[in-house]
Amino acid sequence: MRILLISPTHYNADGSLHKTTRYWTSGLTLPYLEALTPDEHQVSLVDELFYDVDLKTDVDVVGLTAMGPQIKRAYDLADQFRARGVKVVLGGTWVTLNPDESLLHADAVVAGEAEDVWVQVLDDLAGGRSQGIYRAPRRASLADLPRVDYMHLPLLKWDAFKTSWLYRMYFHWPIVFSRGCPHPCEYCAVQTFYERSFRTRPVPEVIDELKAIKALGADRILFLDDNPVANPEAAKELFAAMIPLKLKWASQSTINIARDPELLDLAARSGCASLSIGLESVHQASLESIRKGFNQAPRFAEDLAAIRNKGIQIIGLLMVGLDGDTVETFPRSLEFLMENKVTFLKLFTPCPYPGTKFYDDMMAAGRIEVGDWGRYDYGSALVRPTHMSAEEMMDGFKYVYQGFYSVPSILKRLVPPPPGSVLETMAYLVANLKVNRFLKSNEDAWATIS
Ligand code: B12
Ligand code: SF4
Repeated sequence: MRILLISPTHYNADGSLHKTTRYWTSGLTLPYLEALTPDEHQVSLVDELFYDVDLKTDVDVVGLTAMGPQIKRAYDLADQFRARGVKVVLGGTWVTLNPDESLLHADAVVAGEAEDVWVQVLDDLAGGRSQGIYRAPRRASLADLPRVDYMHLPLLKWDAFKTSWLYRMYFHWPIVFSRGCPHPCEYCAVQTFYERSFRTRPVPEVIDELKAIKALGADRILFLDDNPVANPEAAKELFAAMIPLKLKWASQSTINIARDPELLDLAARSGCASLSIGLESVHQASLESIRKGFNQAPRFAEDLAAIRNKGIQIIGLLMVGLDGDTVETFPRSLEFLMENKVTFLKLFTPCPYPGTKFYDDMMAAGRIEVGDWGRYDYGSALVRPTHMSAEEMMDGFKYVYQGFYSVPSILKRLVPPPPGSVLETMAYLVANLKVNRFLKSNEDAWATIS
């Protein structure tokens, strides 16, 4: 069969499609599904963030993944392909947590990981059948995963990579070390999808893959993991084995990395340049309200200093409008971020992803204000806050973003740079100034800064 795998984009507020021509990394979902597909099929990939989807293309099966607000576009594309008689399969985090709704737009839905069901789905569709919802029977082993073809990364600009040192510094090659997370944060689609499980790949296989990426001329890596240090011993084994490769890498991580000196030291020595850390709130009460008490706000300053002292830049992720927050929280948060020299910031209004405990609780309390999935981004008033109005929450969201990315704040946060990271800091200076400009010219698009 001819199979087209699509990662859709999301709709802008005016109904147009969000597009860009350059991006600093690429997801692995499509090339990985391609690698799982038996050779008898012809597979093509399109990421709608860069490229247009040809609705008239001659294919037998369309496979769609979706993240957050992209789900609305995914459903629309699915409906349009099905109207032409093309079979459609939906999969991914959102779809897994909402399989019944997804099946209204698809011939087959993959709930969970694809490894153990994808071949069956394709066989059934080739035979003119479908079982509807295909639930992964178990969590797949992460040993001997099929290798993705890195030349098929949907958002990689290979020509630019070959010719421009700037692009080589900018583009981060994606790789996966682990899947899942054992923590209970109630808003989190990842722990819900993986049911708080956590697995790592065998370290030698990850090292082989990193060597293959390096052989292409790359030295900048992005771990797509949500919490690669959840098993500190496994992470230490990986970081120690990475030291001779002399790569630079970035990842998400919990703040727990700061509390294990050996782990932090190995991360730094293996080339860790920046970590995206879900701080979520400077209020312990707010952290408790979403079951993220392990973060321990009173320790943040000490923890962030430990990370920074190792030459690692901190990308702070912060939620605004949580149940322990008041309007006083906004200036306090901004002051905290500046004092602790956080390099880059992503803000999130609480987003009740359907399927999570947070969604169920907010639904039961009658606090969900928006039912349009296309607005389930990170900067909309989706949930009614407790100690402020929705308008005050959105004003606070803007206040913190504007204050953080103001020129005086940028200088205060980035000077002096963390030890040994002048070049990285210069790159982040440019990134900060770009956000400063973006905030001025794209007032309605702050919700999807990523
Ligand atoms: C890389 C990534 C991105 C990248 C790249 C995206 C791209 N276009 O290439 C960037 C940074 C751009 C990004 C952006 C966003 N992302 Co994102 N992203 C990820 C991340 C870290 C990894 C995805 C990945 O490649 N995984 C590796 C592959 C192999 O695994 P996988 O995708 O899970 O696929 C497996 C199964 O899920 C399944 N599967 C998945 N899709 C499909 C489809 C079919 C047809 C089938 C059969 C099976 C299947 O099979 C695979 C093998 O088992 C995930 C976190 C995570 N742990 O997954 C978040 C994640 C998917 N993103 C998320 C979100 C919300 C977003 C944003 C909407 C955030 C925002 N700013 O608003 C934006 C989207 C903006 C846009 N229009 O693009 C959420 C989705 C939550 C939800 N309930 O939907 C996640 C889970 C992060 C989180 N912590 O909540 N993201
Ligand atoms: S630590 Fe991060 S990935 Fe883990 S459950 Fe909490 S939010 Fe999700």
